[in-house]
Amino acid sequence: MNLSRRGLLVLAAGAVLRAEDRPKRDMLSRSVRPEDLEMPLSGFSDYLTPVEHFFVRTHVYVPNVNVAEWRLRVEGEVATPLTLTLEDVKRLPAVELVSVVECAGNGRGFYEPSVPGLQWANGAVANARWRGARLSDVLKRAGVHDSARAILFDGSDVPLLAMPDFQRSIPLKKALDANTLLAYEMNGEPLPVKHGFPLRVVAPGWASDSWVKWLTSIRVLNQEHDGFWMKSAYRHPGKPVAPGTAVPPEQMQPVTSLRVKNVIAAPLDGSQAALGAPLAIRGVAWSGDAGPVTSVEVSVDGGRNWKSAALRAGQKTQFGWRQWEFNWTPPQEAYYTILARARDAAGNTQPLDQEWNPSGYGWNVVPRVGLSVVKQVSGGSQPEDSVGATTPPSGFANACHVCHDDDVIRQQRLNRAQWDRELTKMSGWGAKITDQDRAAFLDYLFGTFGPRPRGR
Ligand code: HEC
Ligand SMILES: Nc1nc2c(c(=O)[nH]1)N[C@H]1C(S)=C(S)[C@@H](COP(=O)(O)O)O[C@H]1N2
Ligand SMILES: [Mo]
Repeated sequence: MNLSRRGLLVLAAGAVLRAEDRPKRDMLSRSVRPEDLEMPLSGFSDYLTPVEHFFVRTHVYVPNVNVAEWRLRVEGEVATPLTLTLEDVKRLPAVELVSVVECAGNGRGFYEPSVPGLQWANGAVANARWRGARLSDVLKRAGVHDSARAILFDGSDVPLLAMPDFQRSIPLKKALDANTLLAYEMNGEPLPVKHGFPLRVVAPGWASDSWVKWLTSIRVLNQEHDGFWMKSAYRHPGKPVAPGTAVPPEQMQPVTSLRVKNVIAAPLDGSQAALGAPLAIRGVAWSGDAGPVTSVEVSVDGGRNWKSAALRAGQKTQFGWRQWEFNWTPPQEAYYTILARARDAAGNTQPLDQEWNPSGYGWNVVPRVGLSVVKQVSGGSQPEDSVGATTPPSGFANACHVCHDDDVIRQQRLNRAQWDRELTKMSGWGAKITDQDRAAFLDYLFGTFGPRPRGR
């Protein structure tokens, strides 16, 4: 731990009053406030993700935490309710493990037709070394009743207006797993502010909606929690459904384990390479409960032929990602389609096509990059997306900017019914939209941020 590098303010007593994270670098911004930042592709070149490149996902604004006043409460179906200080948590046996943390919605931006939500590409994911106490040790101290079925987590972030509080429960079995931690360190430093300082849940192998940050409350329940973020959000049909179809809520299940997946970090899609020069195709691969990844295969001819990539030695942990590399010298001037697919310890592999679901969770399609091999490499440019030139109707800015900027809105590509549902959701959360304004908002949103033309 390097205090001065992190700019921590330290009390005479040695307690950290307030921490400031090292600033983020080169992130892809998905929302300025609340802050949602995606790791750039270059982040896949690191084994452990430094805080500068660590993706940020916040449903509301980052809370200010004064650790001197901070307490963790453990209550509900327990023999002895507890109130713990950070020092109490640190006195429990410390466990260290490497795990990927990945947002359930990572890759959502690739689904067709488009679904509402932050339009993440590949980088709502990171890999880190976590250190903390076992959740099971805390639960043992409190004495969990036989009636216990689920553990509910709440952090100190405060909902905006009428929004439901971000609270998540996990089943008792996952809570008692020896790898489920209450972490106070990430990559050998105190947990950064944006990543949950002073304490967060680490649920290795599971999507990070269960990794509650700024943890202040653990409640032992006799059933799954029934709040919005369990019953409406973070649910998946458990199978692919026809693209664009609605699924009745009772047929949806909570998002849990991550699925086997990999990302090609180099070369970049649409780039050029010089004929005759050896090329390193590389990336990282991970899985969830069925980890670790046991192999990665690469095709340089659009999936006709596959060959094994080399996995970096010393990275075979159940929950961390593994770096892979495939060395190849392109034989001739041509356009190559490069694919990579990973396999995990349970033999699961990746689909070639999207498995559409209404909220766009769990994207793990075999990644593909196009590469032009040429005699002389020239500077190229990528076409940029430019939709959204129309002027918003009066009252629109007032109604929406209370809580967030336009960026969250502009990245969506939704049909009229989907936009209508978004307006209903935002009204429910406290957005003031009059009946007259509503029709104008809907016309504007659908007209400006409607579905992408097919084939894009
Ligand atoms: C009460 C505060 C609030 C107001 C007012 C508000 N929003 Fe939101 N909205 C949010 C929050 C918070 C999120 C992000 C939720 C998340 O990250 O899960 C969001 C997300 C969104 C999204 C992304 C998709 C989704 O559902 O997460 C869209 C689109 C959106 N808002 C549209 C609007 C529009 C249009 C208005 C104005 C008519 C509006 N919002 C007004 C709080 C608000
Ligand atoms: N208290 C709290 N915990 C939270 C969230 C949140 O909004 N509030 N977002 C969750 C989601 S959806 C994700 S993807 C991860 C993101 O973790 P990170 O910002 O450290 O990358 O935090 C999870 N924990
Ligand atoms: Mo997430």
